[in-house]
Amino acid sequence: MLVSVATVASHPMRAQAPQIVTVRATDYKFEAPDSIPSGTTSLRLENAGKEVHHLWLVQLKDGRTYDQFVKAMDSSSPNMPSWVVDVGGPNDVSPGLTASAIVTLEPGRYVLVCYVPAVDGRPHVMHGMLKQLTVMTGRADATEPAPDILLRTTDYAYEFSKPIAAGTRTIRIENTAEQSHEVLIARLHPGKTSAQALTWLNAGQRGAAPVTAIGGASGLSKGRHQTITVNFEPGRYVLLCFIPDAKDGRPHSAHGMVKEFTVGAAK
Ligand SMILES: [Cu+2]
Repeated sequence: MLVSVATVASHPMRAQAPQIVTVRATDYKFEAPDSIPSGTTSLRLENAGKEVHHLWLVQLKDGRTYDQFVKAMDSSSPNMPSWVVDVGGPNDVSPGLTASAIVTLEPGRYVLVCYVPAVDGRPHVMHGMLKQLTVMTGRADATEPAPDILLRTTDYAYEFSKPIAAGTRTIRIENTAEQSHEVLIARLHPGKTSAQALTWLNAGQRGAAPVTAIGGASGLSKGRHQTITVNFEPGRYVLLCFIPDAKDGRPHSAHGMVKEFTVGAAK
């Protein structure tokens, strides 16, 4: 303790690291705090289940309540209501793995949602995978880490500021489009294709996984951003967006939001 106090005292201008909030996912439940302070927050999703899960954080607007959100989800193919803001969070992570997302949260009412389809075709939220989260007024002195790379989402594409080399990369993901988008990052297993990854994820993860899901950004509304730090091993990767289109209801993957890229060995 003495050492850390001395370190802080000698760097009075140093920015505070984001608070870490750990969320544990099982099949099909979130274990998380009921309330957290506002400010810059690293949402850390530990997947302790047997299926892929994500953490899609939404903020309830217009005085809406958690009960109203639960009711809105009570349909065989629920869509996000118009009165939520998509705030992001770590996207799909394979069993046994952990992924984090750094977001800046204002006070308010939020819900953690998992929208990954189960084998019965219904999203995990329909199996009870949602949890209320209250964000209280807290500290405002933490900052997001400076990124190495920018990743913009548009209607309907992914744009990197530069190629990704192997190693640990900090990526700022910004949604500049009209519609909400997500960035699911998955490493393709040898010989597997993006089409196989799409089918496997859509059909409730039947059979051997063609990919390892390593996080990314869950739904981000227009103008929202988050920062992620990912360790990229050399290999082939794919970015995917499953959010239904505002015009035709088809997933954005069907509008071209499937981007493959290769990470080369570190030099
Ligand atoms: Cu799930």
